[in-house]
Order: sequence, then structure tokens, then C-alpha cells
Amino acid sequence: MLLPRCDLALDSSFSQGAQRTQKAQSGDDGEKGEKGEEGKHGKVGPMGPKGMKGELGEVGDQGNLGKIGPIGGKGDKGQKGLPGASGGKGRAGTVCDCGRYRKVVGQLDISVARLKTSMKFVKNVIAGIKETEEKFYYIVQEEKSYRDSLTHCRIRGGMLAMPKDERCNQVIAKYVSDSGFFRVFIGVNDLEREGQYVFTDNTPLQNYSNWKEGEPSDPYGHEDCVEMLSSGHWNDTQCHLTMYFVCEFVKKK
Ligand SMILES: [Ca+2]
Ligand SMILES: [Ca+2]
Repeated sequence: MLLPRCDLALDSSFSQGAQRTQKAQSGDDGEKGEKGEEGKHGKVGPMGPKGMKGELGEVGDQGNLGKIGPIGGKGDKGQKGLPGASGGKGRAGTVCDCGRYRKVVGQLDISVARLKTSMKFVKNVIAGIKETEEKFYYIVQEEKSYRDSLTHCRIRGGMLAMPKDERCNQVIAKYVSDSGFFRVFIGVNDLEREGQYVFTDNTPLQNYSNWKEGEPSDPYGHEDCVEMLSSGHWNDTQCHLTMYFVCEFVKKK
């Protein structure tokens, strides 16, 4: 608000007089106050920025051995190796002693034939002894004379085989041929009376015999014992000859 000019001058002079008469003096400064108590804790500040990545640590100790793994699959077959170096040259041959070699080859042939016979024998042993409902038959593979053959069978509780009918004869004949043998003594002879053939139990040949064609023939009076051929046929022959033979054993009921 604007005042008139005269009022302004009057007011100015009054103000100067008052300063001269009523000027008050200010007091002494007070003593310094005591130190205030410690202020309260400030609020928790905000999270600082992420620090820098640390340095690489030292290498640790070696760990224990791990468990054994499962067995792996079979590997593929490797490639064929390279051919080996050729051998050295052989020594010069000698002149062929052909006659001598032919003899050796001949002996080998005989040995092979014997081996084949042995093989048949082994098959026979595996097959076991032959039998009918009443009897067992067994070829004794020891070459013996007729009388020794008789004794051999008897001391074992049997008899030299007596084929008294076609069926028994066939069983023994098959046994002989399957075994690869050519002839065996059987229990037939005319030792007591020439031409009067009997079985070894002294029974005469009544209903059955199986002579080979032309047998028995005893041109010199020396053939008093009987062999069976692998064909099953009979032939009178000399008793002192040695050959395999067939024993028979009656089955115990
Ligand atoms: Ca005779
Ligand atoms: Ca004869």
C-alpha cells in the first residue's frame, strides 16, 4: 500500500530519535553447551554393486579310482594280415627208391585196413554184446584154438556158441560181420566120430545146420572143428588153428 509523501518524512525523523535514546546493550555469550548424545543408527543402505570375479583357485588332489565298468561287446574281426615271406629253397631231392616206397605204401594200406577193422570193433563194443530172449552172445577177440576157446567160455560160465536155429545163427552172423571179422569158432565138432557132428553140449545136429555149399568136406581127415563165416555159413576146419570165437551165456530167469 502506497502512503502519502508527508507521512513518509515524519515517520523517518521519529525513527532516528528513538535509536539515540533507547539503544540496548547485548549480553555476554553463553557457555558452550555440552556434547549431545550419540545419534541413532541410520537406516540400512541399499545393496552395493556385484564385486569383481575372484582369481582361479589351486588344482585339487586326485580323486579315488572309479568302479569297473560293464564288459564291452565283442569287437569286429580284424582284417587279414599280409602274407608272410616265402620260405627258403629246399634241398635237392635224391633219386627215387621207388621199390622201397611201394613196399611202404603197401604196408600203409595194410595198416589202414587194420584200422578200419579196429573201428568196426570199437563200434561193436559201443553197441555191446548181442542177445536173444534166451542168451547173450559175445565175440572174444583173442585168437585161440578150438579147445582153448571151449575152455575160455566155460571158465566164464558159458559155452562155445551153439546156433541151434536160424534165428540164433543170424544173430551171431550179423554180430560177426558187423564187427568186421571173417570167421569165428562156434561150438560144433565131429571130434568123437568122423562125420557125426554134435554141439559142444553133445546134442546132435537134428533140426538145424547151415553148412557152406560143399561143406563139410574133410579131404585129409584133419577138419573136425567148425567155424562160422561172416556170411553165417559153416565150414569144418582144423581144430589147432587159432581165431576169434563166440561164447554164449544163458540168461538167468
Ligand atoms: Ca572131420
Ligand atoms: Ca572144410
